[in-house]
Amino acid sequence: MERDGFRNHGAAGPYRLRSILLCSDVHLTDDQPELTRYFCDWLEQQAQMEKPEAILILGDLFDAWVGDDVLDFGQQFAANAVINCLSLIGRQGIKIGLMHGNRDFLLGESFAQRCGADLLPDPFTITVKPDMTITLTHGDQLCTQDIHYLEFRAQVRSDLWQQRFLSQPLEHRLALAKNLRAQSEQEKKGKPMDIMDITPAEAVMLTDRHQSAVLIHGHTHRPGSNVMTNGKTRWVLPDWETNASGALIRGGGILADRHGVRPINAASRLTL
Ligand code: LP5
Ligand code: MN
Repeated sequence: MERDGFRNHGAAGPYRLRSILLCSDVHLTDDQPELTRYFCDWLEQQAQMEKPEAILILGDLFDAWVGDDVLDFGQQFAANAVINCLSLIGRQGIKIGLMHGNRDFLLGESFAQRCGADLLPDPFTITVKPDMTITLTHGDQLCTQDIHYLEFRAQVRSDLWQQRFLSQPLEHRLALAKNLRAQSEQEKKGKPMDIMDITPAEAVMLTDRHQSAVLIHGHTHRPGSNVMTNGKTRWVLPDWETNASGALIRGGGILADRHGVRPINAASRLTL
């Protein structure tokens, strides 16, 4: 596939893919190598079994990403495992797309190229079959009641902020990201649950604007599906987690093809 294939398609309308495997919110970190192994094994198994036309990762693949230059320093077990896994799958003819999440919005072209992947715009709309157009998004932009987060988001997504941040030494960036993760966990304890969920009217508007029958997103870590007030279906991807002994307790994705949309639970069927 040519580079930027997904991205440059925007103006031509929905991208046509006959089958897609979706996942998000894996939150990979070198502190949890088992999680990386589960995830890569699962992707490789699904690629073999389901042979989707594309695998699209809808954000928060990494727990925190402070710039592609991390790849030039040290071991980077999780990042290198993902690069190996995705490029292997890509060589089997499966397209790979990466969407930014709120933890890894600094993933760049350099990382994508090493994976043989394209960075996806958010939202991204695809057509699986004539009557099934699906809008994909990380989901954070639908949480419009979380005013503090959206203000923070506007700041860190600006080119100027990103240029300044990326020009700081790597160790400084890693320390800032660690602080920010801790602060985020702390703040979430004080935020009402509904503020941290999507605003239903936003999801309705998004699907109406893109004339899609289905919306699939991650971010909220509340997997499941529901029919919205406009009659369209919203699916939420699961996040991934291992327990203290390193066993996978949550994870999986969604497969969409001509048969419809179905969740795939990784936690129930994988052993290392
Ligand atoms: O991620 P999660 O699930 O915990 O919570 C999100 C929102 N939090 C975030 C922050 C990320 O967790 C941290 C990402 C670190 C890696 C990024 C690399 C770049 C480093 C940048 C270093 C400065 O996205 C959380 C939402 C929640 O989802 C549910 O939607 O509520 O939002 C927050 O917690 C944000 C706070 O409400 C506002 C934070 C203000 C912090 C100000 C610090 C200033 C730092 C400088 C920025 C310009
Ligand atoms: Mn997220």
